[in-house]
Order: sequence, then C-alpha cells, then structure tokens
Amino acid sequence: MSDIEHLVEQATAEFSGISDAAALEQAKARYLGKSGSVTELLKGLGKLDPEERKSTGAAINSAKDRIEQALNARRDALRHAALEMQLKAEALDITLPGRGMSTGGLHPVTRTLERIEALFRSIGFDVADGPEIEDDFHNFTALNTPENHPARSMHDTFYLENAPGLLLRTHTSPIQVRYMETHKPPIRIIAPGRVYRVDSDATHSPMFHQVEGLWIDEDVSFADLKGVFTDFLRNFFEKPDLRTRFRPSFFPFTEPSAEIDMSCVFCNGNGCRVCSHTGWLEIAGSGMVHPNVLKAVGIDSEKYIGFAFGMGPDRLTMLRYGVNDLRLFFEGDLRFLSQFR
Ligand code: 2NM
Repeated sequence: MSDIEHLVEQATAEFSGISDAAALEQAKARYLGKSGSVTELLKGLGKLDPEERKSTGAAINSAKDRIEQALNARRDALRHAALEMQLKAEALDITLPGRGMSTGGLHPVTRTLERIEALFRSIGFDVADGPEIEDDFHNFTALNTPENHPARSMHDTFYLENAPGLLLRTHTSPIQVRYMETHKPPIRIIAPGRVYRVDSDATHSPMFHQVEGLWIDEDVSFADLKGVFTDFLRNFFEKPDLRTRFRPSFFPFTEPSAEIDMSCVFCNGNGCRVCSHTGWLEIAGSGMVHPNVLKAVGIDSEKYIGFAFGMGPDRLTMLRYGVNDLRLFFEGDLRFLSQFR
C-alpha cells in the first residue's frame, strides 16, 4: 500500500479511537494542520517532475478529502453520543401519574361568619368592618369604659410597643363606634371580626372572633332585641323550637344589660353533659346602648335608642359542628380542617 493510502487508514483508525471532542481536534491538526502529515506531503510535490506531480497531487487531494470525511463523521458521532447522554440524564417519565390537586375549603369559622352575615342581611342589617389595631378612644373611652377599668390593664389587653395609645381591639364594638360616628340613624349593622385578649388556655385563645350587632332608631326596644336574637338563633341552628332567656348582667356600654342563654341544642333543654345538666347554654351578651355611648359618637340620646349584642362565632361553630376544643380552629391542622370541606 502506498504511503498516502496508509495515511488515510491510520487517520481513520485514530479518529475512531477518540471519544473526546478536544482530542479529536488535536488529531486533526496532526494530519491536516500547518505542519500535519498531509500538508507535508503536499509541500513535497514541488520536487517532483510535472507528470508525477499531477498524479501524486491528485492522490494526496483524494486522501485529504477522505481524511476530512472521516473527521466529520467522527465529529457527528461524538456530538450525537453527547446528546444521547444528555437526553438520558434529563429523561422524564411522562407516564408517571400526576400528584393530583385536592380542593380547598372554607374554614369552619368562616362558614359560620358567612352564615351569620347572610341571616342578618336577610332582615336588613348591613355588615361593617374596621381596623384590628385600634386607639384607646374607639376601643374603650367611647364605650363608656372608665379609665380605671380592669379591661384596660396590660394583663387583659395587648398594647403596641412604641405606639402610645394604640392596641389590638378587644372586641368589635369599635367598628360600631366608627360606624355611628359616620352614619346617621336608623343604623342596622353587624360587626364581625378578629379580636385579641391576653388569655390562653383550653377554652381561650389570644385571638378569637366576635360578631356584634347594633340597631339604633327612634323606637327600638328590648322586645326587638329578644325577637331579633331569638329568631336569629332558631335560623342559625335550624331549630324552630329553640328557646332563649335573658339574665340581668352588666356591661359599661349598655343599660340595662343581659346575658342571653339558649336551650341546649344537644338535649333540647332536658340537661346533658354539654350544658352541665342545666338545659341552657350561654351564647351572647346584650343590652340597650348606654346614652353615654350615643353622646360620645354625636347621636342625640334623647331622640334615639337601640340595642346591641355580642357573640362568639368560634363557640357557635363548636356547637353547630360538635367540636370540643377551641384550639383546633387555630392550629391549621388539615386533618381537622379538611373535614369541613
Ligand atoms: C356585647 C354585649 C353588649 C355592644 C355595644 C356596642 C355599642 F357599640 F353599640 F356600644 N357594640 N356592642 C355590646 C353590648 C357587646 O358583647 C358581649
């Protein structure tokens, strides 16, 4: 075999043995580079006589072409192999089943709040809201609460550091104070929302919910309070025979004031463990709005009168769904919450 043909075989064999792109380019230089074997052969053509130069030149050029072909073939093979490897490494098994999407749901207390709101809207009440960070005036002073009242102490109320006079509202009454400041009677609203008190045990959470109600007009009576609230409870618990009783009590912002009890929804008033065998459950506080509250918000207390009440939707939710631990509502445990979907 001629030297030229041998060179082609040698190059082809060498390229086939290389599996690294950079090494392949170095091998190329040894054959086709400035001082590569093929280039050297071409340089030698000058010494040959014209006849021989023509045939040898053609042979060298043919060899050069075939070496280049072998080189390109090897380049393609390496590129293909690299791509194959990458595809294999990044392979996705598109036949795996999806993880699925579970449906969310409303928090049980949210469901109770929406239910309460719907029931009061149906008898002409509007739903008001306001800030959770309140000032001393709207949370206490306007509500006829004396400067020395224990509820104002740091043992009961969360005060903001570095913000004198600001606190986390302890009830939703400040919503009603703000509403009365900006609206003229007749006023018919409920005020739902989060409230905060320094209190934490099995039956008290430092954050809990309240819904307060307020009806102010020229001739709203305690009888209206009894009718509206009893009717609300019967609709909320879907018990037309539910009974209520109003016991004398005290709040700074109402006079007279009353605790509202309802016949136990578990035993229908016959006595059971839930109602401590009394047949009654405490469900709300209420009363006729104190004239001092009306004066504080600029409403003529000689012309207008009304009732207010406050209840805990967290407790209402526990009674409606039979939940015995308040803390379950605020722990965010999906094993509990998903039961209400
Ligand atoms: C209660 C009990 C009794 C009440 C009073 C007022 C306002 F703003 F009109 F003065 N709002 N809510 C009230 C009355 C709240 O919660 C146990």
